Amino acid sequence: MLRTFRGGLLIGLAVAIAIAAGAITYERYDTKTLKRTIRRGEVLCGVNKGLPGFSIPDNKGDWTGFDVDFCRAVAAAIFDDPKKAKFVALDANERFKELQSRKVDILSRNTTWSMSRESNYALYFPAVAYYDGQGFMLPRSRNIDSALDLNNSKVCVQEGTTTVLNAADHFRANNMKYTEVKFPKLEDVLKAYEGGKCDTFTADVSQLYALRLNLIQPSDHVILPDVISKEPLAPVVRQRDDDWMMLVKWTLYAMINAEELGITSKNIDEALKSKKPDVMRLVGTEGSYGEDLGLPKDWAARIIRHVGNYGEVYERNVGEGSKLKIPRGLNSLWSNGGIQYAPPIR
Ligand SMILES: N[C@@H](CCC(=O)N[C@@H](CS)C(=O)NCC(=O)O)C(=O)O
Repeated sequence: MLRTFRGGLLIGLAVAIAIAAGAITYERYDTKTLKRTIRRGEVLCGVNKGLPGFSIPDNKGDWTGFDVDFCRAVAAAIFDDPKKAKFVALDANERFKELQSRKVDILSRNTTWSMSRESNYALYFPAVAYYDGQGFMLPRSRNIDSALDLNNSKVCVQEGTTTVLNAADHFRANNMKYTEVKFPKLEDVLKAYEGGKCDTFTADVSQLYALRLNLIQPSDHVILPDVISKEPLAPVVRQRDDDWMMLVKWTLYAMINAEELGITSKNIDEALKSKKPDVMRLVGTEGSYGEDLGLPKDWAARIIRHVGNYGEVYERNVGEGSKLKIPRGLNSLWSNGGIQYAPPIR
């Protein structure tokens, strides 16, 4: 015990002398994930293997989507290069284990933040990227326009998701009967729905918009306006790696703050010349916010230049600039009627 203590003192003394002599740079944090990521030269991102608007590869293996862009933003902050994000497709069922076993550095995959997921898997959801909720899709020909008119339905749902329990709660709370038609693989759930084996398909509303695009005749299917749950979709990281968690959290907040300040991928060069204090702190011409994260000063400017602000990412992937055309709704900025609100960079 005493020997360890003395040993520790000696190492501490040697480090202090080395710092004073300028021989090594003082590192404020022990950034294991960040260090490994830098050593490897890329960020490993766990994503959905094919959800239009969120993460989907084309036939050349180039990925696009909201969740994909978030990972690219992390890569841009670290490497000044959004291409340094590598995507690993993960099923709903395997996503948490694969993150825990370090197969990926970050999960950016339509995943709902819930208490048990943080506590049971020792994970952490740094901030909400997309406020979603669970809904129902059904054939237009059924002429149903309320989730309260689904008594005695056969409900298609994917196992291993928050969706299963929400559906059970909804039917029980409203005194309705239903039969679950569930499979671990999404393909099988969709096949069952398309094959008429279910009366309705339930999932997060954003996913219903995305999956409807893949049906043979999308316009034959309606998404009911009712939302039966809160699904705050968020990136996920491992617990006890606070500096990595901070980096992921502030990447998202930098994107939201950029939108609020009107800074976009188009006007970032002008923003770098701005004398407005809020803008200067965000783009790194004032303060040492980047250094405090273990990154260069211009970390946020890199994100905005290469990927864009939150609104740009939303619109091009899932909003008006996309096929999904999901209204901004809850994901509008707080100053615009929504609940997207980032703490300030100061
Ligand atoms: N947000 C919900 C649902 C997310 C989810 O995994 N949804 C399914 C249904 S669309 C999915 O992405 N499946 C694709 C797959 O497992 O590859 C959750 O975190 O549990």
